[in-house]
Amino acid sequence: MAGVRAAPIMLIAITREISPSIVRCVLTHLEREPIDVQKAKAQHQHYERSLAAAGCLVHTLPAETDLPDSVFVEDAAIVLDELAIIARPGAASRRAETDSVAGALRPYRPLSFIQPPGTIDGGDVLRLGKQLFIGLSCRTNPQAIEQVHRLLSPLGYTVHSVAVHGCLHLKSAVTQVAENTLLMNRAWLDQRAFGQMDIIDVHPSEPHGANALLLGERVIYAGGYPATCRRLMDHGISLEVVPLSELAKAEGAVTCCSLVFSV
Ligand code: CIR
Repeated sequence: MAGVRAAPIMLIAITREISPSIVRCVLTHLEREPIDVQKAKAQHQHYERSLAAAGCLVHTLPAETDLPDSVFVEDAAIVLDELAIIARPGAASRRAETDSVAGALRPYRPLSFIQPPGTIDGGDVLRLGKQLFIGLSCRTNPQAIEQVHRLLSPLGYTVHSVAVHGCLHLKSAVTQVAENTLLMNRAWLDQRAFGQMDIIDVHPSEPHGANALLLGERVIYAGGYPATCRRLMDHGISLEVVPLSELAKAEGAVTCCSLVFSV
């Protein structure tokens, strides 16, 4: 229609400052190593600047002193265009993280809440268009996946559950790095779940390198995976590499530290 323009899309990224108690974070697959909290905070600020450079308006929640893992806001919710589903994290010590995330999302989306006995971490949810791939993991159970299915199938989404083993979350094993391309560690899941998508394999020496955050044309990627980084660049993928060594010791990666959605 002449004279009518679509409203510009703005990206919001919700993040949270690192709690000093991160040194007592939950660990599942890693041995505990000392975390340098000051260095972790500096790395997290670098990450937030990369989100801003990628066009996000960054909304940083204050630190939750008594919630060690609360910087990993991705696990607290699944944000879609139509609604946000507030998670019920699989680790009981993380359940109190969702209240403040729900409060931050309320102005932007109607909220639905996962109910017991369902448990789900947002790190287990990979959205590709109207397809939601949900990791059946040590954190996410079939009851929660069924609740997500019931909420989303009337909205035209298809929900697939994907067994993951050997890693924390689905998105430890696979993330999207371009429109039709996934970055994957096939040792941790069955890649056939993803049909005809192109796959870039992590370098075998870098099993933890499959987590990347795609924002428009740009991919935010953690330092520490140089061989996989080269593979991504060889595929023409434009990377913004951020240092994340301290949060990696808490089993965190780039997707975990933000909830990104458009308004
Ligand atoms: C945890 O075990 O829950 C945290 N230490 C790490 C969570 C990382 N989150 C994510 O990958 N989405």
